[in-house]
Amino acid sequence: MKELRIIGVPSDLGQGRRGVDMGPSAIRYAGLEERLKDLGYRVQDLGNVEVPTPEMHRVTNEKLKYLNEVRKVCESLYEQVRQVMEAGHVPIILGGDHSISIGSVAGVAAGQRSFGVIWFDAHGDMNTEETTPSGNIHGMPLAVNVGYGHPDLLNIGGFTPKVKPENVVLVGIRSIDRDEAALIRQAGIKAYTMAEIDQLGMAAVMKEAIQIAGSGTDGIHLSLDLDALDPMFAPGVGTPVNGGVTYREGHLAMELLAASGKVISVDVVEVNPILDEKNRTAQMAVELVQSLFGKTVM
Ligand code: 4U7
Ligand code: MN
Ligand code: MN
Ligand code: MN
Repeated sequence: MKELRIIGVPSDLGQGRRGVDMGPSAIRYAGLEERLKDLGYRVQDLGNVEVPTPEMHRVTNEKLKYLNEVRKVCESLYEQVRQVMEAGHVPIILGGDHSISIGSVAGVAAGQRSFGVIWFDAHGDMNTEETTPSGNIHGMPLAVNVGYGHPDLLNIGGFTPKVKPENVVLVGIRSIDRDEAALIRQAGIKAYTMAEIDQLGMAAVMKEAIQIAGSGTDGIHLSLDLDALDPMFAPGVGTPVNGGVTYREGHLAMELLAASGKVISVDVVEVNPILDEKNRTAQMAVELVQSLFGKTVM
């Protein structure tokens, strides 16, 4: 059985509201390490990557807020994830806002010839400096990972792209900016909207997603943005969007990924305890990770 390694990244540099930097604490408090040990895994928590405080820095580029600070965090995370992968372990990266996935995916890519990415999200995260309505880098990480964006972000790890767009799948989207949609199409990334999940069912969507990300590759990286879930089940996120994935749909998706045996690494991002109700969203995150690592009824 693979060993698991927890890495916290308490960053809120990639978006506009404070609080998501407390995500790693909230997820740890919800019992992540213990729940994974219950499943029989050896788990080690490697602590947090060092993250600058936004109040100590000024925004200099309104289209790429905190670019330099985000780059530094992602470089540190890249190094940590690369080492965990090299040791043959499975990294579980706790955000923090979704900009950190620039570092985590780079780290996975460093040691992995070919892999796919399933990006579970209400949003596309496919903006660039040219298309962003907010300047927030958490709306850009998927674009960077497939090779579009600022050179400082593309160059983390010294190579780009990190993953081939034909092995990338978006699941759960329902809030896409107009120019962002054009880039998703141009890049050739398969995207399953909520309407498609409604029509086909989550099981069929995940079957196809696992096919796209997993066939002909050596594994799947799951980037789990908690805002993919409906705000009813995950209220503690910075950019909630109604009409999301239900409790059972979320678990079914994780259970099917577990059954595929292809998951090599995972991000759990965008949990904001300040906006949460009694740590429910962090608890939801822990439950989903349990399903992802094989928890079943009996
Ligand atoms: B998340 C947004 F404009 N598209 O770019 C943007 F709607 O990591 C939101 O998925 C991005 O939570 C959300 O700022 C990023 C906006
Ligand atoms: Mn070891
Ligand atoms: Mn996201
Ligand atoms: Mn999102």
